[in-house]
Amino acid sequence: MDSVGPLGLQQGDGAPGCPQEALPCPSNSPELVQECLRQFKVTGAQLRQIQASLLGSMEQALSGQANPAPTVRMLPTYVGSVPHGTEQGDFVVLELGAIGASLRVLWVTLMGTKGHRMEPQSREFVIPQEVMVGPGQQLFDFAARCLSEFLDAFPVGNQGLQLGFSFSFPCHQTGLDKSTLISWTKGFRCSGVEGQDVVQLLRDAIQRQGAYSIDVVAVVNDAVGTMMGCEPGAGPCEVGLVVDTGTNACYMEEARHVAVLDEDRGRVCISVEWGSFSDDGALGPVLTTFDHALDHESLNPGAQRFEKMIGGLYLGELVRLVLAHLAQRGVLFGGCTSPALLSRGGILPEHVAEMEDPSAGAARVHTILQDLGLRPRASDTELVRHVCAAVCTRAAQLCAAALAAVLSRLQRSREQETLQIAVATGGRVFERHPRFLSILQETVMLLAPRCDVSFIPSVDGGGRGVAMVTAVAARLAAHRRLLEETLAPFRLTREQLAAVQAQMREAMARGLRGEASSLRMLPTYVRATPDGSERGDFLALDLGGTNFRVLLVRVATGGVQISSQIYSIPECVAQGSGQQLFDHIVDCIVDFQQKQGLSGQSLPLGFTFSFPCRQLGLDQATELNVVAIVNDTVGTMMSCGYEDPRCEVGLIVGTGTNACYMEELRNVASVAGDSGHMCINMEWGAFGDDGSLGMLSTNFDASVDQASINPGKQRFEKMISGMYLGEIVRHVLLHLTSLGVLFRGQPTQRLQTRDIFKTKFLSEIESDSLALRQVRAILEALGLPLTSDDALMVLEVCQAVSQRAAQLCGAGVAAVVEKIRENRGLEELTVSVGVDGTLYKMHPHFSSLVAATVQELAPRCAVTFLQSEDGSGKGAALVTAVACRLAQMTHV
Ligand code: 0WK
Ligand code: BGC
Repeated sequence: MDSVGPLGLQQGDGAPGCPQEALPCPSNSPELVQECLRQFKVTGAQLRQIQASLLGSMEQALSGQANPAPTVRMLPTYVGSVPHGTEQGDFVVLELGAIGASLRVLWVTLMGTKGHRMEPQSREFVIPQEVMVGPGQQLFDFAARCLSEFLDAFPVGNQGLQLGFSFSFPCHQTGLDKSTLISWTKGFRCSGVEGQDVVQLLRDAIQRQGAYSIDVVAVVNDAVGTMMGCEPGAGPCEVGLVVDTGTNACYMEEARHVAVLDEDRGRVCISVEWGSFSDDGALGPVLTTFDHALDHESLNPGAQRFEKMIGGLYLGELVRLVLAHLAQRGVLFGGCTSPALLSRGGILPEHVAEMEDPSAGAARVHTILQDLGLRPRASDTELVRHVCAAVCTRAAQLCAAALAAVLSRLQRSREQETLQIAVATGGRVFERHPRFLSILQETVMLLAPRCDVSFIPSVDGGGRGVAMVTAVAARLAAHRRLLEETLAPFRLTREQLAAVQAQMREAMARGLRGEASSLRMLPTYVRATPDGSERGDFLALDLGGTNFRVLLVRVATGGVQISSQIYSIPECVAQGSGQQLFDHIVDCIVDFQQKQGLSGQSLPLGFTFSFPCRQLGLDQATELNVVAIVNDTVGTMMSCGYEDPRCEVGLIVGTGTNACYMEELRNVASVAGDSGHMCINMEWGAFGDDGSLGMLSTNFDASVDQASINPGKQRFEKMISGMYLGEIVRHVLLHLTSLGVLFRGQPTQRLQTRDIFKTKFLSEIESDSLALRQVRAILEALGLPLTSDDALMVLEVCQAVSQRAAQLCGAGVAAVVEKIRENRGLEELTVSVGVDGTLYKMHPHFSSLVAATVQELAPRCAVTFLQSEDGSGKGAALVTAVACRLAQMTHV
C-alpha cells in the first residue's frame, strides 16, 4: 500500500495510477488550477515585508543580539578584501556542497597583472548517496581520493600546493582556514561533522591519503567564491549571490558593524545564510500547502524554509507536488499519475528549467512528461508550463526580496542614499532558468529603486573565486610577512628602551661635566620656578615652533592674563639672514604694541627662542638685548610650574623635540656654585648624533636624515618629532610599494614627493573615531589609489612609527626623572612635566604611550604630565618676572 503524504498524495513506486475509467476534466478545474497558481503569487507588499523582515533579522544578527534568535546567521567569512588583480599562481580548489550530489576539483592558474586568463581545468565526481548520509570521515576520505585522482593528471611533482576549500554549508568561521559546520543542508547528513572544524577534517583526510602535500589555505562558501570570481574588469563585485541546489548570498560589510568581530576598521565579507530565513509574519502568507508538504518530507523539516522556496534542489519537488495534486483531482493527465510523479525527487530541476523555458515549445514539454511516465494531453503541457513558471517566478521574486534586503543593508552600512553595486551571480538556476535573472532584476528595481545594480554572471561557478580567495589569503599572508619584516625595527623592546634611557643618562652626565656628548646640557640661568609673588606686565615672544607669537602677559594677584597674536614667518625670512629675521620680529612687536595700545611703553620682554643657544646669562645670548631668553622647553616648564610647583621638567614634542629640567647646580660644571638649582636645556634633539643610536636607526631614518637640511644632526629628534614622522612614514610606504605590498606595487608620483605625507595625517589616521574610509579619503586626497587592505597597512605603518617616537620620548623622560630622583637621593619621586607641542597634543595615542613608557622605565617616579595651555610665551614672561623680582631684591 503506497504511503500518503501531507497533501494526500500517493508516495512510492506504485504502477502508473490511472482511475478505472478516464476522469472527465472536473468542471471546476480552471478554479482548481487558478487556486494552485494563485498560491504562488507573491504581492509587492508581501515582498517588501520579506525585505524588511530579512533586513531586521540581518541587523539583529550583526549586532550579536541572540534573543529572539535571528533567523539568518550573518557569518563572518574572514575574507577582508576583494581581489587586487595582482593575484597569481596555481591553486587547487575543492568544491563540496555547491552542486548537490557531486563534488568538483579545479586547477586554477591566476595570471596576476599579465592580463590574459587561463581557463580553469576541472573534474566533477558524483558522490554516492550512502556517502552523503554516512560517516563524515567517509565523505572527507572520498573527497581526498577525488583530489589525488584529479592531481594525478597534473605535473605536480612534490611541489606544495595551495588549496581553497569551497564548502557550501552554514559554518562558524574563526579564521580564513578555520570553520565549524553548524548544520548540514541540501541532502547531506553525514555524522560526526556538525560542530567540527571541516578544514581539519579535510587536512586529516588528505594526510591519510598521503599522495600530495597540500596546504588548505582557505575555506570559502560558494557565495563568497562567486563574489570573488567576479571578472576584474566588471567589478569589484561586493555581493555574491548563488542559486543552485541551495541559495545564499554574501556581501562586504563594514567590520565595525559586526559585533562578533570586535574590529573597527575595514570590511569583511558576511555570508548571510538566508536559506534559514523564516519569519512567520513575512513568510507565513507566502508559504503554500505544497511548501509545507515539501518541508515535511525533507531531510530537515522546519529548517531552511526560505531556501526550500528558491533552491534548485526544491523547485522540481514543488512542481511535482503541484502536478501530482492536480493530476489526482483529474485536472491534469486525465487523473493519471506515474511513479516519477508520486516519488520525491521525481521531477528534476533541469526538467522544470526546460518546461518553464518559453523557447522549449510544447513538444519538448510533452516529451519530458512522457519520460516521466505520464500521458499528457495537449492542454496539459500549457498548464504544466504555467505551474513551472509560477514556481520559478516566485523563487526569483523571493530571491529578489532577499537581495533587496542586502542592498538596503549596504546603503545603511555605508550611509549612502544611493548605491552603485556589482552583484556576482552563480549557480545552475541562473544558467538553466533564463527568466530567473530578468525577473530578479525587475523585482530588485522595484524594491530597491535607489540602487543601481549590475549583475555579473560568474564564469565557472565560483571555482575561480575560491582560487581568488586562496590567492588573496596567500597574498595577504605574504604581504603581512613583508609588512612585519619592514616594521620590526620600529617595534622596540623594553631592553632596547632601557638601553636608550641608560645611554641618555651617560650623555647627560658627560654633557654636565662639559665632556664630549651629543647632549649639550645648556645652563639656562633659570634657577627657580615661579613662587607666585611675581607681578607686572611683560611682553613675550615665542619663536621656534609652528607659529611665531607676540604676547602681552599680565601677572597679577588673580593669576595671569594673556593677549597674543600669531604672526607668520615667511619661508624666505626663516631661511634668510639673521638680520632679516630679527627685523621681521621687531616689525611684529611694533605692530602688536600698536594694536595693544602699548606704543612707546617699554615693557620687560621674555623671548622664547626654541633653538640651541649657549647662554652666558638669562639675557645674554649672543643676539638680543632683552630681559630673558628662554628655550620653549623652559618656557613650558615655567608656564606649568606657575600652576603646579612640582613641575620641574619641560618637554616639547612638536615640530622639534627637546626637554629641560631643574638640575642641581653642583652638577653643572660650566656654572659656578654648588647649591641651588639650574634649569638645564638638554637639547636632546641631538642625542645620538655621536652614533650612539645607530643600533636603532633604520634605512628609512637614514633616508630622512640624508634628505634633511642638517644631515647627521638631530638624530633623536628625527626619530620623534613632527617635522620628520610623516617623512619616515612616506619612505616606509615607498618601500612597501616597491615590494608590491601596497598600492598594487604602483608607486605614485605624489608619494615620491617630499613632505607630501604630513605628520598630522598620522594623528588623523590613528584616531580611533576614524573609520577606514576616512583613512582612505586622506590617502586618496594624496592621489594614492588604495584598497581597504592598503589603508589598514598604512594605518599599521603610522602606528609603528608614532609608537617608536613616543617610546623613545618616554625613555628620554624616564632618564630625566630618574636623574632628578637620584640627584635628591629619593626612594620615590613625585614630579610633574610641563608639555607642549602639536604632535604631543594632537596625536591620539602619543601622550599615553609616553606615560606608559616612563612608568615602565622609571617605576619609582610618579610622573604627572601637564599639557601647557598658554604655550611657552607665558613661561617666558614668568621667567622675565622672576628675573625682575630677583633683580629688584638685589637692588633693594
Ligand atoms: C607651543 C609653544 C612653543 C613651542 C611649540 C612647539 O608655545 O614655544 O615651540 O609649542 O610645538 P610646535 O608648534 O612645534 O608643534
Ligand atoms: C630645538 C630646541 C627646541 C625644540 C622644540 C629643537 O629643534 O633645537 O631648542 O626646544 O626643537 O621646539
